[in-house]
Amino acid sequence: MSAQAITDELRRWIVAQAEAGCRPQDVLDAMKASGWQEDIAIEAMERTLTERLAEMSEARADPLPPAVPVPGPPPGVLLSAGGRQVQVVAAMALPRVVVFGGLLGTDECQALMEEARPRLARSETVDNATGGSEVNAARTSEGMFFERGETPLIDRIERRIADLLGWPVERGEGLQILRYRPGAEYKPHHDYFDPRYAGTPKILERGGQRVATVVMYLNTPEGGGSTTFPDVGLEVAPVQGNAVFFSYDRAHPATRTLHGGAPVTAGEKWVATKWLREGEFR
Ligand code: PD2
Ligand code: ZN
Repeated sequence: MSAQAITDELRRWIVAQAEAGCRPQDVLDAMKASGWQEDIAIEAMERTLTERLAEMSEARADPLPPAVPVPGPPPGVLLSAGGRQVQVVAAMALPRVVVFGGLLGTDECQALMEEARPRLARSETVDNATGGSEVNAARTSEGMFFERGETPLIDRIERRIADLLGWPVERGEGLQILRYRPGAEYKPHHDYFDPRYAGTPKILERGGQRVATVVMYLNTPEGGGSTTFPDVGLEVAPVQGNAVFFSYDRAHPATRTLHGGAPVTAGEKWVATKWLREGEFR
């Protein structure tokens, strides 16, 4: 990619400057000062702000879907879940994000990686048109799924999450394990299924929408690999045994739950992801 490409990150920065009330000339000057050619900077600004205006008028025409109940931990910073002490390291309201410390033990992390390793394959993402899955360049990790309750360890972790978040085990998808090698990343996305896509109704037949995600860190990468929330500039460090939880009460970007896995710069990153549905996932 050329150094002057109009990336998603640049678009978000331009929109943030405009929404903060910066004058267009000052935004252009800042871009020029960081090495942008003037004509490309002007084009990037025009294109980004035109698209943003179109999005905003679309949003006015398309009211928010109703909010639904979502999982979440009880109040407090020292919690007990499935007999284990779990800390709330950080929490915020919008997006609803909670970082847990010590959700998994080191031995549990090791065992999950060992059980998953022989079954890893290049990760797939949902094909929006059909509701099936496809290999996608935005997700350069390898992964696998465990069946719900597949082993005593998986069962114990699933019960712990259900207890922590007040959400029945039956409303969870099978646990997904991902391994990222150096350079691998997961570009920003929403975990809910976009209601505008043709393939979504078929996906929703199995348990309805996703309403929350728990990403558990199975190791501490040597470099990179944070989980990022670009709408709010939040970055969660991957630390073995910790987890980041976020919920979304409607399948809409207003939840601000756009999130991604930043590129791993050294070593490997391993995570286990639990997605929670509105209803029973069978
Ligand atoms: O590995 C991560 O940090 C990550 C980032 C975004 C995982 C997921 N999404 C996911 O599994 O949905
Ligand atoms: Zn995700």
